[in-house]
Amino acid sequence: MQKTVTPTHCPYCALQCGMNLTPAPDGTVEVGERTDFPVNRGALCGKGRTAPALLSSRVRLTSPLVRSGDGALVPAPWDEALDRIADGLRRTRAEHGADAVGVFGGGGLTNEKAYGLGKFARVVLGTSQIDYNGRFCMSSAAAAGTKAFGLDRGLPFPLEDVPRTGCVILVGSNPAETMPPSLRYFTELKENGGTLIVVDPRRTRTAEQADLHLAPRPGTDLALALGLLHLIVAEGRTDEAYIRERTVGWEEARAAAMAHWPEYVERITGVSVPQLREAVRLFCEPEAAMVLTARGPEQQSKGTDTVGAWINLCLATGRAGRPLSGYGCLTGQGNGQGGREHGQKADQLPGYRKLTDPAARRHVAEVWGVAPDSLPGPGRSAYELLDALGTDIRSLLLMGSNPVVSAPRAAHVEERVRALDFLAVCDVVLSETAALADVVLPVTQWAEETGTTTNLEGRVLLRRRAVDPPEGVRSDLEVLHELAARLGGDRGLEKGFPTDPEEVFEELRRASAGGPADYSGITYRRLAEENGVFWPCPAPADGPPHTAGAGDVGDPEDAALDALPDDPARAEDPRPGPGAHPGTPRLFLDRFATEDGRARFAPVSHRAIAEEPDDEYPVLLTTGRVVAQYQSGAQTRRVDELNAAAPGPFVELHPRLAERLGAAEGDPVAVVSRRGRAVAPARITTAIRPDTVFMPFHWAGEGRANTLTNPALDPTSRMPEFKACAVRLEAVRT
Ligand SMILES: Nc1nc2c(c(=O)[nH]1)N[C@H]1C(S)=C(S)[C@@H](COP(=O)(O)OP(=O)(O)OC[C@H]3O[C@@H](n4cnc5c(=O)[nH]c(N)nc54)[C@H](O)[C@@H]3O)O[C@H]1N2
Ligand SMILES: Nc1nc2c(c(=O)[nH]1)N[C@H]1C(S)=C(S)[C@@H](COP(=O)(O)OP(=O)(O)OC[C@H]3O[C@@H](n4cnc5c(=O)[nH]c(N)nc54)[C@H](O)[C@@H]3O)O[C@H]1N2
Ligand code: SF4
Ligand SMILES: [Mo]
Repeated sequence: MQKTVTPTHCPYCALQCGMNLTPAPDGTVEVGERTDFPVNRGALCGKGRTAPALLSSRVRLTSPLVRSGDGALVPAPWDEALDRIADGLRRTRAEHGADAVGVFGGGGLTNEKAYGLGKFARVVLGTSQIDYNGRFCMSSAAAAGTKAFGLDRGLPFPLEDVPRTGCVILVGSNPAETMPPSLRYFTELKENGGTLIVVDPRRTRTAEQADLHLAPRPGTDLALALGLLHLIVAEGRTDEAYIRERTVGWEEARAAAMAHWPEYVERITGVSVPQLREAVRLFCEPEAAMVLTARGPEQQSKGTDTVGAWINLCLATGRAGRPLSGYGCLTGQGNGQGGREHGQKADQLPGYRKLTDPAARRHVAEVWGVAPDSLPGPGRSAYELLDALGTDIRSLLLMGSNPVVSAPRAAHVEERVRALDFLAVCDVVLSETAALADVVLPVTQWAEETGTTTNLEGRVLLRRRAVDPPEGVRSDLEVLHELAARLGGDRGLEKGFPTDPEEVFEELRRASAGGPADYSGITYRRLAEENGVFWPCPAPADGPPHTAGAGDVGDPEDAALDALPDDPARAEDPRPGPGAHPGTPRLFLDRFATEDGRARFAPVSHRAIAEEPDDEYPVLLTTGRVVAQYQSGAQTRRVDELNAAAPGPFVELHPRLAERLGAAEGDPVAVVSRRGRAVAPARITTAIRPDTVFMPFHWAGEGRANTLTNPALDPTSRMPEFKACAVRLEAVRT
C-alpha cells in the first residue's frame, strides 16, 4: 500500500513547525521530519511529536452535546444542537439587544476561522462584543509596536537573521521551554561570536545559555530598560545621526531616561549597576543587535510602556529598521499573528484595519455586502467581556479558548460564565469551559482540515488536511455557515459564510487589500509552492510589485515545496504573474510605517505594579509555562506522554522561602492572593529570586494558578497583569 505523506504544520505554538503526517493502516498517524521548512528544519518538540494523539476519538468529542432537563450534557443530533444555539442567541438579542450577545475567539484559530468569526459577530449577530484570547498574549507588544513603528508584526525579520546579529536581548522569554526548536538560532548566534542576554526573574533553561543573565524583580522591566538607556546616553553610545533622520520624540524619552539613575534602577529591579553596564557594553559594541520580548515584560499592567522602553533602546542606538537589527515580539499561539489581523479583536476589521476608521468600514462593508453604518463599533476587551458575562452580556459563543483556566481571577470568571443565560462552545475536546456550556459542538482540527496560519515571523503558511475527520464532527466554518443560515432569516446570509477554507481565504484577500496586513497577493497555490509568504503582500493591481521596505525573499532552497497531486491547495488557482509581489520578509529597512516614515520614541517612566507586596501578602507570584504542557492544558493534558513528563501543577520557590515556611520538596504549599487560594507541591530551587514564586498555569482545579492572578489591565492594550501579583504562602498540614 502506498503511504500518503502530507506536509503540514504543528497545531500548537507560533513557531508553526513543519511536519509530515502519514496515516497508518491501524488508524494512527505518524509524524515525520519535514526538513524543507526553514523555521524548524525538521526538529519538533515533544508536543509537536505527540500531536496526533489528539486526533484519537478516545480523547475528543465526536457528537454535539446539549444540556438536558436534569442538567447533564447529553449527545444530540447536529440539527438540534445548532437550532438550540440559534434559539439561545436569538432570544438574548430579542430580550436584551444585539450587544447582549458576546463572541470569544482564539489565536489558535486559522486565519479563515478568525476572519469568519469576526464577520459573523458584526454581520449576523450585529454585536460589538467580540474579543479573543490573544488579548492575554501579545497585545502589549502589538500596541507598543504600532505606536513606535506604525505597524505591528511580531518579528519584522525572519528568524534566520538572529544568528547573524551581534547581540540579542531576550526579555521575559523562555524559548527553551516554549519554542524548543528555535533555540538553535540562539546557539548559532553564540557560535558566530554574538552574545545572548536573558532577562528573567528565574534562571530558566534559556537563561542558562546566556552570556549574561539579568534577574529583575517581576514587573520592573520598565525601570530596567530606562536604566540601560540612561547608561547608553551617559556613555555616549547613542546614534545621533539615526535619531535625527529616522525618529521623533527623542528629547522627551532621553529626559525620562536621565531621571532613572543606575543606582535607583538597581534598587527597583535588584539588578546590580555593574550588570547593567555589562549589558550596555554587550548590546552596543557590535554593529547590529536585537531586542526580543515575550510574555514576561508584556503581561503587565504597564506592558505597553514597558515594551516601548525596550524599543527606545533600539531607536537610541540605531538598531531598528536596519539589516540584522531591530525589535521583535515572539508571538505565542499557532496563529497568534494572523489571529490578531483579521477581525476577531474588539476594535478591528480584517487586514489589521481599525473599526473606527470610516474608509476601513466602507472597504470591508463593501466586501461583506452590507451598509457601512450597519457595522457596530468597538467592543470590550477580553477580560472586560468575561467580567460582563451574566450582566450586560447574557449569551456567549466561544470558539478556541478555555478561559475558566486561562483568564486572570479565574474563579470570578468561572462564576460569570455560570451566570450566563446561554453558552455555546465549539471545541475539539470537552474543556473545562465547554463542560459549563448549554451546547457543545465537536469540531475538526489542524490535521483534519486545510487552512492558513501566520507564524511569529509574519510568514503566512498553508496547513493542509492530512487525515479524514472522525464521523460526527464538523468544521468551525460549517458551524458559522449553519448558524448564519438560521440567524440570517431570509437574508440568505449563509452564502456569505462559505465552508470551503480556500473560498474564505479568497474573500479575506479582498477584505485585507490595502490594509496594513495586506494578504491580497497571497494564494493557496503560492503558499504551497513557496513554503509560505511574508505579509504585506499586495496584489499587483494594488501598487508597485515591490513596496518600500521589502527585503530579500530568503534562501532559494527554502522555496518551492512539492505539493502533492491530490493537494486541495493545488486547485484552479492561477499562478502568480511575473509581477507578483514577493512578500516582505524584512520590514522598515527604508522607512517605518508611520505617516512621516519615522519611528516614535515612547515617553515613559517607571511605575509600580498594580499590587505591590505588603505585610499581608509579602511575596510576588509570577506565572508561565513548562515545556510539556500547552496553555490551559485542554489539549496536552489529554496526551499520556506529556502528562508523564509534566503531571501537575507546582510552586517553584527559593530554599530560603521554603525554609521559612517549613516546606520540603514536594510538600503541598498554599498560595493565597486577594482573589483566592491555590495549592500545589513545592519545587525548591535556587534558580528563582527569593522574593518570588512561580506557578505554571496549565491546570484546572486546586492548583489553578489563575485563581490567584490580578486582572489589573494595561490602559492601552487591556492586558492583565499575569506576571506579577502579591501573595502569601502557607504550609498545608496533611
Ligand atoms: N510548552 C509550551 N510552549 C508554549 C506555550 C505553552 O503553553 N506551553 N504557549 C505558547 C504561547 S500562547 C505563548 S504566549 C508563548 C509564551 O512564551 P514565553 O513568553 O517564553 O513563556 P512564559 O513562560 O509565559 O514567560 C516567559 C518567561 O517570563 C518570565 N517572567 C515572569 N515574570 C517576568 C517579569 O516580570 N519580567 C521578565 N523579564 N520576565 C518575567 C518567566 O519566568 C518565564 O520564564 O509560548 C508558546 N509556547
Ligand atoms: N497565569 C497566566 N495565565 C495566562 C498566561 C500566562 O502566562 N499566565 N498566558 C495567556 C496567554 S499568552 C494565552 S495565549 C492564553 C491561552 O489560553 P486559552 O485561550 O485557554 O488557550 P488554549 O488552552 O490553547 O485553549 C484553546 C481551546 O481551543 C480548542 N481548540 C483547538 N483548536 C481548535 C479549533 O480549531 N477550533 C475550535 N473551536 N477550538 C479549538 C482547544 O481544545 C482548547 O480547548 O492564556 C493566557 N493565560
Ligand atoms: S515548538 Fe511549537 S510548533 Fe514546534 S513542535 Fe513544538 S509546539 Fe509545535
Ligand atoms: Mo499566548
